[in-house]
Amino acid sequence: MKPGMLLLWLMPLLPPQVQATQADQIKASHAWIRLLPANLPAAGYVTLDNQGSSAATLVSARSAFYASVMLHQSATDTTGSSSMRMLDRLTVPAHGEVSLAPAGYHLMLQEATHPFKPGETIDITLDFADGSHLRVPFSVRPANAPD
Ligand SMILES: [Cu+2]
Repeated sequence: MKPGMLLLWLMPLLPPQVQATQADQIKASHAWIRLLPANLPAAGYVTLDNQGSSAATLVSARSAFYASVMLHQSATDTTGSSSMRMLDRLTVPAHGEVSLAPAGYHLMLQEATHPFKPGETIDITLDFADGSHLRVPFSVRPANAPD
């Protein structure tokens, strides 16, 4: 075997020259939206799995289908009443997973710009701290969809 061929064979085993972006490291799954009647805001849920060896931080999200997409966290206080607060960022640790799910983190989707209905899929773009983006298809489910 010529030395050049050996190098070619080893190449997939060498670390990549360019550092993967935060978006590259994230695998999104279980992406869905619960659509509420009238003009009530909808909630978007997704599981973010960071397969990289450094943290990935979600800083914002956007969609052509909503004028406003915010990162929220629902919490229940000791009296049992629930509230939501806005988050600036959400960090997915290296080799870790963060779930946006009912009663916890969610994307708050307000002011729909196009009509769509349950059964359809709309894209939401997730923006990460290093400027990278991940476009994720979310399946639209009705208000009474199970969690
Ligand atoms: Cu909210």
